[in-house]
Amino acid sequence: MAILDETFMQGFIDVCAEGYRKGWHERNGGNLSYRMSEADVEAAKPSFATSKHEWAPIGTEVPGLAGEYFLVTGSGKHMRNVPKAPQDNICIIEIDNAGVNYRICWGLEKGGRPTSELPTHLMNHEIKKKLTDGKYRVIYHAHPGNVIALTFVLPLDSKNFTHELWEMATENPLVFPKGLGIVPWMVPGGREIAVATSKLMNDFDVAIWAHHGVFCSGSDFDETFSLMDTIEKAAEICVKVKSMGGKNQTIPEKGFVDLSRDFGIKIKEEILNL
Ligand code: 2HA
Ligand code: ZN
Repeated sequence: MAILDETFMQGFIDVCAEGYRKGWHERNGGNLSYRMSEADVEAAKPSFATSKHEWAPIGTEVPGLAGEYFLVTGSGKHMRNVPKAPQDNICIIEIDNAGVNYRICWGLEKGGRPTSELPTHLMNHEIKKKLTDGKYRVIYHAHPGNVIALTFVLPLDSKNFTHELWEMATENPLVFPKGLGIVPWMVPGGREIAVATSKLMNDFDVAIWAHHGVFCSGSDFDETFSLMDTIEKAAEICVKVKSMGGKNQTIPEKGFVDLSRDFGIKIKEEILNL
């Protein structure tokens, strides 16, 4: 089968296309990475470039990802163009045995390098791989407008931000039961913001970057995309409610406890005001 027809490739391209359609990826905004399974790597290998690219520094250390392969978006590339020409806008990279360098094995055929947020993606992957016994494979960064708008208005702490968005639709606490981590404004693209974000990934599946965007993690493309989608929908409702003058009523605090019990999903209790 051609590499572009592989299920993992189709799933990756679909997230890029749908995220763009949602309006989350203006210009080169946002990026996506997927930790390939052994079967994915075997299927992709016949398409790998015959002359190996040079090893290049990741910009941080991820020893827990030594020898892994990732499909990632390209730095400066536009999500809008991924479905039209995947081979020019995304790439497969291999991580070296020390977890400090990467090399391109496939893609970016007209030149380029992996996403500018590679340190954050890989540090998040390293934490999640360990915490979930290898189950989580996807890290997704987007610029959804309503979440970004709320980072100018809501207090930038995890408890208040999460509580506000849990209230915005009954099933939200079941979709992000661990809540939302918040990274204060920082310069993107380097190790410092990667360290701050990956620290939060020990506790959360989502990190909000104040005045910038969102990082979501998950087991597969559907889970991770839908997590972003649900959070942005909650933020949209919140913006509407605030624009209409604010809440006149809301879900009772004990309602969250009942919800958690009836659906059998443990939600982070410290978010509640019991
Ligand atoms: O340009 O979104 O955070 C890609 C980004 C950087
Ligand atoms: Zn960004």
